[in-house]
Parts: sequence; C-alpha cells; structure tokens
Amino acid sequence: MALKYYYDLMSQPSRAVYIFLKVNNIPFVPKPVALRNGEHHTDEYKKLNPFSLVPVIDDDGFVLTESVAILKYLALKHNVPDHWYPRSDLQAQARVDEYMNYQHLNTRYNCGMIFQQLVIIPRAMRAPVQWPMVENARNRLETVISQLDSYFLKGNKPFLCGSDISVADLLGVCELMQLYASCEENIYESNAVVKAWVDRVKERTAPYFEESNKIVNKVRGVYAKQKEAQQNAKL
Ligand SMILES: N[C@@H](CCC(=O)N[C@@H](CS)C(=O)NCC(=O)O)C(=O)O
Repeated sequence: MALKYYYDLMSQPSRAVYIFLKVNNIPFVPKPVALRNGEHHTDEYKKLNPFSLVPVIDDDGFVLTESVAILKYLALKHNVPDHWYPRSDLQAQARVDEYMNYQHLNTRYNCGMIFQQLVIIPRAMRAPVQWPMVENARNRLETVISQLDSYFLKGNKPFLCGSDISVADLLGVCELMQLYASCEENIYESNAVVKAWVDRVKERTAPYFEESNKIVNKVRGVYAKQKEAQQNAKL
C-alpha cells in the first residue's frame, strides 16, 4: 500500500517533508489537512494524531508523527542519497541531528511566534498583536541568525551540516519562510551568509520549493496589503 502523507503547506514542517518526498521522488498519496478549517480536530484525524498536529505519515499502517522522526524514517527507508541524512559517517549524521535538535527552540519557536502574532492571531482570533512578544522573538532571531552564520555555516559551508544539502536545511529554510509570510524577511536577508544559504536551498530543491511555497506567497500578499491599509489609516 502507498505511503499516505497528511499535511498543510502553510505548516513549515509539512513543507519540509513535502519537499523531501518530491525531490527524492518518493511516491505518496497526498492527504491535505486544512488547519484553517479545523480539519485536524476531527475525531478521524485524532485517531492518526491525538495531538491534532501536522505532518503525519501512514506507511502501510505504520503511523508516525513529528517531522524530524518522519524525515529520518523516510531517508533511511528509501535509501535516498547519503547527504540527506548520512548513514555511512556517524559524525556527519550527528551534525544533522545537532541542527534538528537546535531548531525547535530557536529557529522554529521564534519564526513561529512572529507568524502567529502578526498574521494568525489578529485574523483568526480577532485579538490584538502582543508587540512585546514580537519584539522578543525578533531579538532572539537576531541571535539565531548570527548562530546560523557563525556556527552552522561557519567557514563558508554551503549547507548547514556540510558540503551538500540535508534534511536540516529543509527544516531550517521552511521555518524562515514563516518570516517571509509575515513581511519580516529582513531578519534573515540582512545577513549575507544566511541569505545566500536560503537561496542555495531554494535552488537545490527547485521546482518543489516554490511549488510548496505558493500558499506562503499568497498569505504574504494578503498580509502586506492589510499592513499597508493599517499604516495608511494611521496617517
Ligand atoms: N514538532 C512537530 C510540530 C508540529 C506542529 O506544531 N504542527 C503545527 C503546524 S506547523 C500544527 O499542526 N498546528 C495545528 C494547531 O496548533 O492547531 C513537528 O515537527 O512535526
């Protein structure tokens, strides 16, 4: 039976897994779950993931949640080129794990906070933006971006964990795209090393990166207009 993939492309880990599947030509049955319509809260979906989160895979009855676990499982099962998640070199594998552990409370937490506060909460909950939370996340992201540059990409490394792309790069860049959706891309574009890395990952995963980011571009367009209208109303 084919692999079933449950995802919403507005979700950053969902996009990372989606790009990985597409780039590696792994066949799957797409099972979109529209978070905006609450499809992740149905009893049927909760049987797959009791935490009501995307992404999830169902590989012939083996149900797995958590993007990091999913990416590792798929890379090993499908024997994809070693650079995605190294098998032969234990230290190279540990480097990929290192970023995947780092990202949760750093790249992901802070990019997600900005997107939630600026784009989601005002629209979906009609609640005001908590600006101190945005400011804190912006400040923490300054540190994250400088750590990506000075630690992970140190010494002109083209990718986070070595000379070729890995699943860590997918997770990292997909998180930064939440800033793009929030019109906050200057946070990462102002660092030339990080910007060049983002562009490199996009190029290396073409055309699937852009394909999976269509919804991100659309959300950004809507948010940018709304922001402009608010600024004009203040004048
Ligand atoms: N650690 C999980 C995080 C999954 C997660 O937070 N998914 C979000 C979208 S990015 C979600 O499904 N949110 C739905 C909700 O919070 O209601 C992973 O990496 O897969």
